[in-house]
This record gives sequence, C-alpha cells and structure tokens, in this order.
Amino acid sequence: MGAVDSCRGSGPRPGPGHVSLLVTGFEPFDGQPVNASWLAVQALARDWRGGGLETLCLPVSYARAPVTLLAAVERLRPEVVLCTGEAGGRAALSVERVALNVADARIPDNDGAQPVDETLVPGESLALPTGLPLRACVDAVARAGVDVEVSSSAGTFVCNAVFYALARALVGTGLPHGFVHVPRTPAQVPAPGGGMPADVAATGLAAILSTCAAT
Ligand code: PCA
Repeated sequence: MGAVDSCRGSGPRPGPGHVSLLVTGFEPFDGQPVNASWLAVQALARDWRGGGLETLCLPVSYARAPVTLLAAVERLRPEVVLCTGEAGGRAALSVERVALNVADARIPDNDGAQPVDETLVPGESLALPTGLPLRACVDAVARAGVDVEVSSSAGTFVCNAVFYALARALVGTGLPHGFVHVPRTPAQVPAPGGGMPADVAATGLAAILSTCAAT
C-alpha cells in the first residue's frame, strides 16, 4: 500500500456549510504500512455528528507538511485546528504542551531529509505553547474512558515541525489549536494487548473537539 493510498479519504468533501473544525493526520512513515493518526482521524470523521469537520492527511515531510497545513488553514478558516501524529512507543493519547523551534531527525522523512540540530524558523521563539485548553482536554478524554496524558515534548521530527508552524500561525488569535500524538494500533504493535484501536483514539479526539467547541 503506497502512501497516497494510505491517505485516501483526505481532501475537501462535497457539501455546503462552513468548516469549523480542521483535523489532520499523517501518511505512513518509518516502514509502517499505515499511520495510526490518519486511521484515528478517519474513524473520527466517520462517527462525527457535529458537522463542519474537515480532515486532511499530511505528508511526512519537513518541507511540505507545514505549508500544506497552513494553506488549508488559510483556505478553510477553521475555528479549531487539531493536528495529530503517530507516536511509536506511547500507550496513551498524548496532548502536547509545547512546540519547539528545533528540527533534529533520527530517521529521514519521506522526502529523504534528515536535519540535525537545525532551527525551524531562525530568529523566532525557541518554544511556543499549545493553543488547546490543556487540562480541560485531558480531563474530557479521561472522562470518555480513553488513556491520556499531557506530553511535554512532541519530539523534533515532522510532527513537532507542523505543531510549531501551527502555533506560530495562530498564536494570539484565540482559536483553539494544538497537537495530539496517537499510539500505534494493536495491529502495529507486536506485544499482546499493546496499542490503541483507532476508534478508541477517535473517541478521545472527539472529546477534545467537543471541549474546544464549548470553550
Ligand atoms: N509521527 C511523526 C511524524 C509523522 C507521524 O505520524 C512524529 O512524531 O514526528
């Protein structure tokens, strides 16, 4: 399955009405056949009854992911932007606290880029905070019965680069925006009982969106 196939369902859906919620996931990377974040976003979109939800699958590319996201934000003018990515090795939904102005990659991105000790946007803040109501979101996800934690590092790979671009674009707007890392699915995790099913992760994402919509 190619990366494009694994992103099917992305892009504008027909129908009138203002898009108030933009939720993104990522295409596969690191040799995985799927990306748990995009599976979760698709499950969310399937079950979401609130309307106004647009989804977007981002490339795992330092060069292309931030510009793709910001173009969608510019075009759709959403009221809430929630970006998600897959985090191998994590067991709970991780609501990220802070984006770093750092690019430092353990593996090449899907374009073959592998920055080391680089700055994403020279001259800008080293760190930017999430624009989500962090504790309210975490409490809502926990109430929905989904394992959740606050994470104080989104890493320094492409997810963090997208998070930093989003935080930089929307800081001071008052629009809820932020980043959530999703655990791999059980099919991706060899250990018995490991991973989080996409529909469980989607339940957690829905709780975050509902909390933001109520803010
Ligand atoms: N996770 C990676 C990039 C894409 C994704 O889903 C990350 O955590 O940076």
